[in-house]
Amino acid sequence: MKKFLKNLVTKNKHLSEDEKISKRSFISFSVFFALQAAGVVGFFKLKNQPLDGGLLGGIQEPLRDGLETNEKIFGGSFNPGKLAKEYSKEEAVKEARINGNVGTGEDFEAAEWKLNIVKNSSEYLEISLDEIKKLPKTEVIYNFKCIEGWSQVSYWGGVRFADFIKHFGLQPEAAMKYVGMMTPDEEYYVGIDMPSALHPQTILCYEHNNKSLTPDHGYPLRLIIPVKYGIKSIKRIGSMYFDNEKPSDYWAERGYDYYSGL
Ligand SMILES: Nc1nc2c(c(=O)[nH]1)N[C@H]1C(S)=C(S)[C@@H](COP(=O)(O)O)O[C@H]1N2
Ligand SMILES: [Mo]
Repeated sequence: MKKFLKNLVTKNKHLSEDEKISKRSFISFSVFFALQAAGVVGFFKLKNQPLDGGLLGGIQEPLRDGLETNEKIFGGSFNPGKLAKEYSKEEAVKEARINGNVGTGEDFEAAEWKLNIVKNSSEYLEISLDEIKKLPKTEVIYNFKCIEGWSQVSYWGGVRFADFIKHFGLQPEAAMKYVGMMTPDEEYYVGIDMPSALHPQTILCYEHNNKSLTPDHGYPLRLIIPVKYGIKSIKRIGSMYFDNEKPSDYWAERGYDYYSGL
């Protein structure tokens, strides 16, 4: 390429001014079209790349590689000691907006609900809402952010995930890299890296504005995880399991960043 440009410059020496101009224009246009063509070829190359197997078609592998690079940079730099900004009760909205109803349909017997914990393939725990409510309550008032572009200061109460783990003797499970949570019908599911789950502001939440959650906000129990976008705050948790591999995640399968940290 360098040699090619040098030849053009030396060749220009014996040309008239007009000839030089038209030659330069020619070069400019050639470069312009070459770049255009490269763009078009690049686009089709990307378009024809295999998809990564997400449920709704997923995303092209080079784009997924980009997301994974993001994860390496931002996933790794997560500081578990850093707190999300907290607000006063007066600053919180009177009624949080309702967003997303995957896995929170009518076909649900709230009275029969218990949180199912998979300790390992042969051991399970079933925990009632009353047992969870007996644990110390932690309140968090923070700016809840949705990836759709809205945010609102909202007020939630529940048990700190880390307290819950300790109380139910789940420390061996929490030594794994991820926790997965699913709605009872398994329609909505999230995977959370353990440092974020054990973050002091992450709660298994049963109250909004000091009142029991409504079904739309995830009664009986939901996750509130202020260090992440709203997609990770799963409503109506049915079961929980632990893994060193990334648990399935509804929105990661649809192209969003797995960590979705703030
Ligand atoms: N089960 C379930 N949980 C969910 C969703 C969903 O569709 N189903 N949507 C998520 C999204 S995108 C957001 S922004 C928040 C909204 O919580 P809210 O309706 O209590 O405001 O819930 C999250 N948790
Ligand atoms: Mo969201």
